[in-house]
Amino acid sequence: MAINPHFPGQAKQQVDMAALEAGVRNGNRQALAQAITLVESEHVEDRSLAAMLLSRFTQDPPAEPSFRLGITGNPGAGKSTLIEALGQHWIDQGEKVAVLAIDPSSSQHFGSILGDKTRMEQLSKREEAFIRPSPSAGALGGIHRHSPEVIALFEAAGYRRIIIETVGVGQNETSVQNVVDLTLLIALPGAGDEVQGLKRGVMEAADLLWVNKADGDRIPAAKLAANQLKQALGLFHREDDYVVEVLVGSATTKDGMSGLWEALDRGMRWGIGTGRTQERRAQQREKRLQELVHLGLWQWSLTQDDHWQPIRNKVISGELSPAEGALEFLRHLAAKNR
Ligand SMILES: Nc1nc2c(ncn2[C@@H]2O[C@H](COP(=O)(O)OP(=O)(O)O)[C@@H](O)[C@H]2O)c(=O)[nH]1
Ligand SMILES: [Mg+2]
Repeated sequence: MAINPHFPGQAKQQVDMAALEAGVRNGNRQALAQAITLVESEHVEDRSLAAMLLSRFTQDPPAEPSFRLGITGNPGAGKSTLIEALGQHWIDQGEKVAVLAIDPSSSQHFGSILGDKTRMEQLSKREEAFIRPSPSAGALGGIHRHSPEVIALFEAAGYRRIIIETVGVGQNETSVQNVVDLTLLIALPGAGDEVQGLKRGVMEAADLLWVNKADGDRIPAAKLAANQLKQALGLFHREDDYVVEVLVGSATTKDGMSGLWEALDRGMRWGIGTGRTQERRAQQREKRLQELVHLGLWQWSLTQDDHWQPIRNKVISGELSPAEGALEFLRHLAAKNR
């Protein structure tokens, strides 16, 4: 019996999978956009097609390794402004850059999505850049629920520098660390307030900190904030010997920015050189497998299994505890699969 709701799926004949695969591999923007829409779709038939497409790329991955960077920080910290500059810097170095930006302002109004894209106005005009804005609807923990699959498509299309901008929602944002090689946290010159305003989990997940908007009369406050952040970081224990740096500068005046690019480069090389990036990606894949199995089982229980509703009703009415209900349902699944 097939537990996975996505197999066997009824392939939609109108999608020419071979053409879509070839289009993505050739870096065709339309094909890439179509493939992203497919992996973001919640339709059962699309999920099976998406899995088929992704497996072709997994079996035959691009030769050159990529670098996946997550950028977190409160709304207004300057994430998009920084990506505008970083993206162009990388392109000038000869790289292709893909950005997955979660639009925080609205899930309904497409105007806001365009709004965020214009913040990366120069970058979006570059041939070597691909910017995918996603509405925050469906975003979990500050990132889109299909981010790992979208990243895989970016890589298949030849983008070797991948930036994920999170929605900036505090504690939940830590989950970006599950899809990237390195997380950059953007803070603001609010001195003590700023350190307190950043949740512990967000700080712990950061591999590099940048105190932004250090321009004009905010420079002393930015330096103070950087020192306080350094002190706060000293309280966390890291399992590896990586040193989390705190840098100060301005995305507007570009002060300090070359130092930031160098630190990113160091972080990238450290990850690859020590094997930490490969290790981290392996852990991320395992975690993603678990997530997708949970999700698949869950959707399947809700729609396919006759045993689910009666157990659910008993738990709601208090006749069974949630733990008993879960155990009973899992036993039923196990018996059914024997
Ligand atoms: N003064 C100053 N303003 C900045 C800087 N970086 C971004 N901003 C401004 O801060 C606002 C929010 O920036 P944005 O990049 O959209 O922040 P995000 O919400 O984190 O993506 C915009 O008006 C930017 O122009 C900076 O370094 N200095
Ligand atoms: Mg933004």
